[in-house]
Amino acid sequence: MELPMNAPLMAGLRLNVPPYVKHARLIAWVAEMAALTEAQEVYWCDGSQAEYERLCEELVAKGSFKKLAKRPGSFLACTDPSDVARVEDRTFICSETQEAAGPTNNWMAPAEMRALLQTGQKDGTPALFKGCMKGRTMFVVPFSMGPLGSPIAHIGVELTDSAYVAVNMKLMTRMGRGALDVLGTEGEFVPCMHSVGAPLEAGQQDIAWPCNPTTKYIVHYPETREIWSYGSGYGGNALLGKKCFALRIASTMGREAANGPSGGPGWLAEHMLILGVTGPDGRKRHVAAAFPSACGKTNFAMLIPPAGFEGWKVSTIGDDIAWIKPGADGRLRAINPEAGYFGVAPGTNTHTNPNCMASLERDVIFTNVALTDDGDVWWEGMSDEAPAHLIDWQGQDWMPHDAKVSGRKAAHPNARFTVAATNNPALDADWDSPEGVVIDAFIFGGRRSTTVPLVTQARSWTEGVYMAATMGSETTAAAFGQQGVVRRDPFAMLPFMGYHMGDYFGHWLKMGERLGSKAPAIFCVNWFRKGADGKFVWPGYGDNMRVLAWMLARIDGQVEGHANAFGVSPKYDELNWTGLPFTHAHFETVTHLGLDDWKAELKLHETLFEQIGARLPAALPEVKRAIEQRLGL
Ligand code: SAT
Ligand code: MN
Repeated sequence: MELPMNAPLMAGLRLNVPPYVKHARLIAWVAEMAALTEAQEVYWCDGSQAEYERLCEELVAKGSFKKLAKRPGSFLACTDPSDVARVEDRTFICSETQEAAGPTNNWMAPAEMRALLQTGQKDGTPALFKGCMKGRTMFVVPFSMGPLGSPIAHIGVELTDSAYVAVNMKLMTRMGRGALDVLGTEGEFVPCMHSVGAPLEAGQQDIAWPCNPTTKYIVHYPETREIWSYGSGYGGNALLGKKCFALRIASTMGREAANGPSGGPGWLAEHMLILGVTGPDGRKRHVAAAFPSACGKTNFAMLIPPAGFEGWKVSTIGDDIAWIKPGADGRLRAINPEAGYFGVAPGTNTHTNPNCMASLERDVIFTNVALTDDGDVWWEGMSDEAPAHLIDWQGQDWMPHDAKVSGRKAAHPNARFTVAATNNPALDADWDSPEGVVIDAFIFGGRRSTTVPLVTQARSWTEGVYMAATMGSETTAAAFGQQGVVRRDPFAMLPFMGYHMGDYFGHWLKMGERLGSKAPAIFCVNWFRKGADGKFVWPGYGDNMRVLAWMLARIDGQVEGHANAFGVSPKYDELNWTGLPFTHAHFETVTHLGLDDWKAELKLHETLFEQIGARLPAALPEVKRAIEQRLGL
């Protein structure tokens, strides 16, 4: 094949392909994208520390980063107010048919979307990506989701005009030459095209956070496994290895593998943390837990057991995403496809998550937190008292008085830190293991101030799939839009599904059939129930160890719990209460099943099932009928 290689491409543009890049298809794609976007320059990231430091310094020089005097190797970025969270209403699954994307996804026909993004529209409106990188460098960011060379891992290449994205990808993934080595000359990769959508005309001054305040598209073509993201530089919108690849595209890959000629079981791409938990007897188990965004996955994954749990230890494999596949022994094995954490800063402190605070001492990129006068960061909940003066995330002076008068926050509620997993003192020894860890239990948890009990075990895989499928959660600042509204968030995957939700439930049910007696136990939790005073009743954080230990005791057959309409929940005396004044009355508040609450809840399950329609597996309404019968409805 004729390759443009380092020949002048257009108006002096060179592709600058490093000699170690031998993948013809990759080079041809980079050339095509450079031509489309009219990037001023192409730069191939090698993933080295020197490169990371150089790009960070360049971001400082441009005013995009502030170097933090108090935290070695750390920086603060503050975004445009239009660009602070995932944009779910701008996220599209462009499968060939709308039916394939299902009723829970935004859909547009691929041809229509390609006209809008790539080729230009019939009426002459130019494509959004046409010339969108004028005046900017296009970074070629090769990355591996999963340990390099792992049989569960996959490679992606992101082309981006954001240096912020390039340095975040260095912390969040195995980025650079290592990924290209795995790719070799013909390896498969997921092309991830990203632009902030803010071309610079000749002589135009850049701004600290370029983005497109009015036009954003986060687009997935599941059949061709492509990602196209335009207009945002923030988090899951822009770090395309994360939600776009590791969840939306990977979920379709995992299910296709189950339908393919191999007749294999396929695999699961889930919005789950993975933790290891070792008991005083030295036995270690692994748990994968799904919670919606900003519901405490990072805190749970880094949990420090409280007094009364001497000899127990929790270690982190991952805090956001799990790729899970049956191993040769028929048991499920999970890897964390990521290599870093993009966690919520507000609320994180030395009580709620000491391991996280220790992880954040150095080599961190903070986004949208507040800046202290002595060059440190602060966010709501970091300390009881705020510093006397701060610069808030929008660059304004902020004093504690402002919070009292107007409620103005110093840090954005979805402010984040990006940090390499290797900074975490609780990092599991197997976190980078190519074959992954064996999963003993799944946990599903929403944020519910009412109705859903502290913990319930499913009596069967099918009942567990029902719990996960019907999960509801109050919305958080992690996504643009109204907050605190209960919505159904099946498997905590509502914003991250790459195909029809009904088929996804079916994939889980089939996986359970294949696993048989080797299937992990399934639990449903709710840390967020509130009392009559509107305050959380359950202390959460480290005290979640009490619930985790009960789950392991259930798996070991050491506690019997008591059966209720929904599943099996603990008796008061089955939890270790050492050091926690939590009365029977408190326990009742977080565990009781209110008949009226459940009548209303089951109606919401029904509405979800109606929305999913004909592709809903019949087993799920059967579970619902059984719950209704047990409740005497
Ligand atoms: O912005 S992210 O999508 O990475 C965070 C989240 O919503 O989980
Ligand atoms: Mn997440």
